[in-house]
Amino acid sequence: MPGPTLLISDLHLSASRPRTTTALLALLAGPAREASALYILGDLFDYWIGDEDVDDPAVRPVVDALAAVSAAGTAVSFMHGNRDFLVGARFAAAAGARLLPDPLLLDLDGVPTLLMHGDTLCIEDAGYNRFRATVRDPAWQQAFLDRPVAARREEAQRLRAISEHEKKSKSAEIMDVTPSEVLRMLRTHGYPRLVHGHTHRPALHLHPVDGYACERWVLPDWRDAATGLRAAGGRLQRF
Ligand code: LP5
Ligand code: MN
Repeated sequence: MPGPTLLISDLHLSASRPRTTTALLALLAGPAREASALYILGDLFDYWIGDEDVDDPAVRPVVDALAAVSAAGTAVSFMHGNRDFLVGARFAAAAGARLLPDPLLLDLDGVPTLLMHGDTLCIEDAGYNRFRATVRDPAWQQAFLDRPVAARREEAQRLRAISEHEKKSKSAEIMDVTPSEVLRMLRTHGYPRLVHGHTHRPALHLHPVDGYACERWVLPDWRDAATGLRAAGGRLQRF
């Protein structure tokens, strides 16, 4: 019997919150070993300035533990989030992970399941979408990665502060997914199930689409606990 599939996102690992890293290392040394696959759906890291971050002393144990669980037989996959969109090939090789496109339609025990980080579902957040279009441009990314590590880190911290400031004047609705976009994604990419993170509003939503009762599972962040979804036998459950 193949083991379960685990799905997690929004850990926001950072040297300033070592307990979250400890919780991930426990998951990787324990339950993830019995799993056949582990999907990390973005924002594993609080921010990522380029794959030089693999050598950061706070990051190295995470990369090594991912590599160990991958070598032990759990297929590890990583999707970019809005914080760690610069995770690249060097991280993937060091962690034994496969980099996933967003969205990805996955056959999860026979149930078509669309996996996304979730930021692209927030189409009414105009400020964010302008920012995203810039930083996802390959030419912009290359120019950014050509800058010295210290300058990149400073820029990332500056941007974090701007983002926190901007969010204060945005409504909760604007920062949540746009319902019409959820429906559009389900219609164009996959019934009957969508799993995403990003909003930090864990829930199971039911969306009727063209006569199908589609499920939308929103992953929790790891601020308070190490939580996610466990798929086995065609069913999803929180862990
Ligand atoms: O992250 P979260 O959940 O708190 O908020 C997000 C959106 N914010 C972001 C920005 C990230 O927090 C910071 C980026 C991480 C660093 C990556 C390192 C390398 C890149 C460095 C690039 C210079 O994603 C937030 C959403 C919220 O989710 C809800 O969905 O609202 O979006 C914003 O707040 C963005 C602002 O609206 C617009 C910011 C404009 C910044 C302009 C400065 C110019 C920067 C130059 C590069 C484009
Ligand atoms: Mn996010």
